Amino acid sequence: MSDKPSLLIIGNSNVGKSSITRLLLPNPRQFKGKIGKSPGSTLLLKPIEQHNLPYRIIDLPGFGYTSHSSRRRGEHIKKQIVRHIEKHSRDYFFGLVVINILRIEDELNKYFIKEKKTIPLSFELIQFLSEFKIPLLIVLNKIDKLTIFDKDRIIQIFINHAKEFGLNLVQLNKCSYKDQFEIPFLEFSALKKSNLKELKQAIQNHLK
Ligand SMILES: Nc1nc2c(ncn2[C@@H]2O[C@H](COP(=O)(O)OP(=O)(O)O)[C@@H](O)[C@H]2O)c(=O)[nH]1
Ligand SMILES: [Mg+2]
Repeated sequence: MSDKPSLLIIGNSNVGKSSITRLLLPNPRQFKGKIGKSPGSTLLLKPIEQHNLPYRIIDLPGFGYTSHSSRRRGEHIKKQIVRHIEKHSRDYFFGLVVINILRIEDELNKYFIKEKKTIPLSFELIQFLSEFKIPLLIVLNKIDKLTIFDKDRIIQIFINHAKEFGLNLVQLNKCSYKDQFEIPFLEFSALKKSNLKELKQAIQNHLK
């Protein structure tokens, strides 16, 4: 174990966590994390450390589960995440909550519109991490797959629904940081490296 501060990268499988990790590493070729691989049933805590990287990266699955993983397994992973954050929240100087922008509408339809009583898992995850005072950035990944029109439309839906759960999501470059209840988000593409500079800058700002 090192004494470097930890960067949390958390999100459901296939949202692009490994791709983003690779973009942050000084030596991406040394990173063996398989891109596109589905996770096992236990929480795999394998901090990624590199000599020239002033922090370590810990990659965790989100609260969501996919159709090929059972609900029970999803609940099991969720419990492990909760236990881990309860124990280690202070090790994290910053957390990236990675969301596949293409999945947002489906998630909101499933959890919010059809069944008003449930909270979308992404919002639950953001709320949970906020309670532990981990500064967060919501990374809306895979924007390269959308037209500008659809991207802006989905982001607006996302912001509006978040508000109903008490989450005040603000675009990173408009975030004041004076208001501790604002949670910044950044539209991103790991494929096209869109906004990579902004992402790296945000991480740097929190390191200090
Ligand atoms: N089009 C597009 N594909 C992406 C992007 N980021 C990741 N992917 C692809 O999405 C799949 C899952 O990515 P990965 O980084 O393994 O996700 P993880 O499971 O969250 O670690 C891979 O096929 C990636 O190439 C992106 O910004 N745009
Ligand atoms: Mg991965």
